Amino acid sequence: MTPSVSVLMGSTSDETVMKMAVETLRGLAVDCEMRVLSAHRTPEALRDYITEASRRGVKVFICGAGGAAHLAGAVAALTTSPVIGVPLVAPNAIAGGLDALLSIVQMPRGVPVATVAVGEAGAANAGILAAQILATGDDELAGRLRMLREGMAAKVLAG
Ligand code: RP5
Repeated sequence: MTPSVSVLMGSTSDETVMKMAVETLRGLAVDCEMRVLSAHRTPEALRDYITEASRRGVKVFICGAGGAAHLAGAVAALTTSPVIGVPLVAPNAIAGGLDALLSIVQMPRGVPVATVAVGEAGAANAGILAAQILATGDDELAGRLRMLREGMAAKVLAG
């Protein structure tokens, strides 16, 4: 069966953080696939993959990248499916990932990327947001998301 979500990243060096998105999706029983593809280093392979994944029925793309982080924007240019961008802290990052954040969030009008926080929290939230998008047409998934929220609230209240 085709996974509903594709988790992409610009480099293998992004994998540790982006696994948070994969683990979050798995925790919500959402199927996903993970690929390393770069807007700058493998533009043709990226285009081929997005075309093929869209044809297979992938519904949401999560894209993590650091530095001049153009992966999410490049993917958004190639599909009308929702794209979630995760800014990462590259080895040469400026201001703790502010470079990647601005690269991802400042999309031109008409080609949106839903941008989440920098790093691990952003990767986890990207997984939750992708699940929330899918849950608009899936009551069981919506129920699992409610349980996740209730679990978080119970933890806070337990002190
Ligand atoms: C970006 O450049 C990647 O997403 C990564 O965050 C950053 C550094 O990549 P490597 O030089 O570690 O491969 O494209």
